[in-house]
Amino acid sequence: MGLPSRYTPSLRIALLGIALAACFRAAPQSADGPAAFRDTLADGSPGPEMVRVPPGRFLMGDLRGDGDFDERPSHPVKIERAFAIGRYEVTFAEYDRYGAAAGAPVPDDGGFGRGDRPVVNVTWQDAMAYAIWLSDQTGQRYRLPSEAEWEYAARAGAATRFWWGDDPGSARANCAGCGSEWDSESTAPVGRLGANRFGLFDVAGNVWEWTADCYNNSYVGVPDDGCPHIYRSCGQLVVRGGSWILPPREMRAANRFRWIPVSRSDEVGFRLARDLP
Ligand SMILES: [Ca+2]
Ligand SMILES: [Ca+2]
Repeated sequence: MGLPSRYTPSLRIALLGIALAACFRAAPQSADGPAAFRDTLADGSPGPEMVRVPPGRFLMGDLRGDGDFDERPSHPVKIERAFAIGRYEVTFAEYDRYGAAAGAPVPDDGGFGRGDRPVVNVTWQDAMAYAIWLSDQTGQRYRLPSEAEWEYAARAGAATRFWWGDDPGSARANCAGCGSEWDSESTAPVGRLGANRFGLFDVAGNVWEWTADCYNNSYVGVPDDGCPHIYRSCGQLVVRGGSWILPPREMRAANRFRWIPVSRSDEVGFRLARDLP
């Protein structure tokens, strides 16, 4: 059985181009803006809650010497422009609204339920298509975060293994052994565990989150300006943050994993970013 045409390699290249195009932004940017906001969709309903992340510098990668080989070398990254990122993982309620409006396929919920659970069983193309639809609905540029933006937002200034410190602690995340009521059983409704200093929930655990970057097993030669690392022979994309069925080590802010863009999993969802004027 052939894959639907929307999964062709040429479309993937086009979508990677869209992801990269978000980086060519020369216009000056206003220094201030609301700390959090929701755009309005075409039917007047509110979009997902977005949080403003300020520009800044951070060290990306394994900062504790105990990470995986693909987290090295740790390297300085300068995020030159403020951007917005979802306070929560995209939920089934949000994605199903898109599916109903745009006629997109309905992802299986893995038996976990829909509503405020994070959407799962979505391909990278599904995530990109949702971002494009939301951009069309709001007149703003929604997109997947680059891997650097994701780690910058997830760390929220922390150089520790997790945004809250070096120890897994208890009930900080939904993972196998993190001490939440959903550990190893299912996804958790978004926003039930603590938020980091930028106000983001579930960057550690619950579901892996698609990024805009092609996976490469080293940080040698990657962009240092917050742009995604994209190349033509890209076969796998980066997911971040670990999931409900993996041990605490996988929840580390530096942790990376690779996923085939056409594959679906009940461990993988996403969080959107948005350009700020
Ligand atoms: Ca997550
Ligand atoms: Ca890893």
